[in-house]
Amino acid sequence: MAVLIDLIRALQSAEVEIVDLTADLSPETPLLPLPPQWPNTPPFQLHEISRYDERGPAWYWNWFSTGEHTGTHFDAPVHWVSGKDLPANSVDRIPARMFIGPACVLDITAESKSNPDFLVDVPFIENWERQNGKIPAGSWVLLRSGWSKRKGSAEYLNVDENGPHTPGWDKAASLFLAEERDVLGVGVETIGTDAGQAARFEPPFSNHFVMHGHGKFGLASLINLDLLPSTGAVVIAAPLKIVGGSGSPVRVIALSGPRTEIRGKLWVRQPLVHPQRKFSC
Ligand code: 23J
Ligand code: MN
Repeated sequence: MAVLIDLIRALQSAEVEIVDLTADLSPETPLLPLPPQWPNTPPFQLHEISRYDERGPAWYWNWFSTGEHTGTHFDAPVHWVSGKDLPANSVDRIPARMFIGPACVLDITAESKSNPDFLVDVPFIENWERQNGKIPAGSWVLLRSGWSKRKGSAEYLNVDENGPHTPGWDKAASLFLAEERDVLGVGVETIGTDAGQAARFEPPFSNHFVMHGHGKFGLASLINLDLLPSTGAVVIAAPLKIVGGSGSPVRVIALSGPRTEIRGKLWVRQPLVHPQRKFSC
């Protein structure tokens, strides 16, 4: 197929760049702090089976333990009560084609800096669409908040006596994206796809409730969203095929545009300056 031959050429020439949107997975990976009445997800842990030693002279391998929702991870519709009876709602049954989609990147870095409880509302999305075009059906909508730049769990989770303070979406925005735009799902830099204060929303954790109730997905703890153009990147996020699984740690990668600016009807992109790869012949 011509499009794949073109893609291979573009990948080889670095015209298409690969951006890793995945955070390190380690015992230091921050964990969701749910209100105290509910148990939390366990940390990531590596357990050594052998390391070129008496337990296995020529091989190194580990087993690991962690929660489905630890680190950069995928939320499936079955994760939430609103999605519990939907067809193909667990990670093993979602059709693989739904793991790939165009990315729309909404930038709330400035807003989140002055207000860590900032919520994207419908007018914010409509304003983004006036500048970037309509969010296409089947898109990942990624929320660039700058949160992944925060160092250490305390700064990242931002908990005080009233709970966590991190940005997110109001319920109407989640409904708009799910119903009016038919997105694949939303992705965020924060610990979960809901705002830090969302345990107090109606319904609680409204983004989870709305997205998963509509069969949509979530991506949490993304990094490097600042390296993506507002539109024009393609995101691949394929969770582990855990039978009946509600989610899984995932390696999320983006195919992103060239450094040169291309203006099309929908594919308006900003110049990309990528720190990891210098141009060479
Ligand atoms: C369970 C309860 C509330 C939330 C979450 C999980 C997540 O954020 C998650 O990782 O899906 S807010
Ligand atoms: Mn999750």
